[in-house]
Amino acid sequence: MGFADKLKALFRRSALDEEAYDDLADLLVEGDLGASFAYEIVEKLKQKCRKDKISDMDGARKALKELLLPYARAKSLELDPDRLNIVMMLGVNGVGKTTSCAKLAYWATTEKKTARVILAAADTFRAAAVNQLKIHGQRLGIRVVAQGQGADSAAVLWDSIEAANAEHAQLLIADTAGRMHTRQDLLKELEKMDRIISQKAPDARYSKILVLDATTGQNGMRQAEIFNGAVAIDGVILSKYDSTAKGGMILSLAREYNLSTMFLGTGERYSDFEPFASGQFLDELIGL
Ligand SMILES: Nc1nc2c(ncn2[C@@H]2O[C@H](COP(=O)(O)OP(=O)(O)OP(=O)(O)O)[C@@H](O)[C@H]2O)c(=O)[nH]1
Ligand SMILES: [Mg+2]
Repeated sequence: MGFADKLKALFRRSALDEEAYDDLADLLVEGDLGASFAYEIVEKLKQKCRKDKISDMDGARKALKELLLPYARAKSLELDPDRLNIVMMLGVNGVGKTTSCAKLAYWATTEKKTARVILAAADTFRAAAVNQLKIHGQRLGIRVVAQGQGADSAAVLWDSIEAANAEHAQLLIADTAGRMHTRQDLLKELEKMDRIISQKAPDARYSKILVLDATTGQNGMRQAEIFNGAVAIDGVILSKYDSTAKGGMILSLAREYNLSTMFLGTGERYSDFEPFASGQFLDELIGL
């Protein structure tokens, strides 16, 4: 039984007694809320049920949703149609950066009617990375700016901004390499990228998006700590949400690092990509 089903089953019990509260805390830990957060929420729920004289399970579930709502923080990616928007896709190895670049490009062209999108293959670390992005570009009919493997990623970014300026592009999405960075490495690399953007596209609207894999739990939290400590992250994409019913990481990210979620990746197709909606997310999480 998955996390959401277990939670639903718990709320089908006859009453929220001490045992049920304990089980709820265990379940929230399992759902990637992290132990201290889980116990804090359960304690608050106990108090709230006592104070508001809530004794039925439906009432308790609604109270739980109310307590979690401030942590289900959503942020939309605003695209200004009248200037260049630049998105830097960040994250460690294999989390879904390249796939998310392609999905974001698809979303922007289909949902946001962003006519001119460019993809930048700034992951020059792996040979296959450039090809992977080029294939997405071909399928989507979107231009990919690339150089060969081993090229300087900053040079690729430079080229891609030049192309974006020449074509009056509305959106430039840069794929980056997924090495596990130390804070120093990351800072240096991103400072270089920032410098190029402020030189070549000073009027652009620039966002840094961190991709986290929903299946990695506490590892994802650690990645968020490193990236968010190094640069100001504008928002998160939680990928592979289809592979796990546990979305608790989103709540922990808000609580620990004040991060908001922009999109959920929900599968392998381009259309498996949704702007994050707090209410719906919580309803699914706790089975309302
Ligand atoms: N089920 C599912 N799979 C996904 C999702 N997003 C990405 N993937 C898969 O995860 C794997 C890694 O995705 P990539 O986009 O290559 O990840 P990356 O971060 O670019 O990886 P590196 O470039 O190696 O650092 C691929 O097999 C993707 O198809 C998702 O939302 N759901
Ligand atoms: Mg990649």
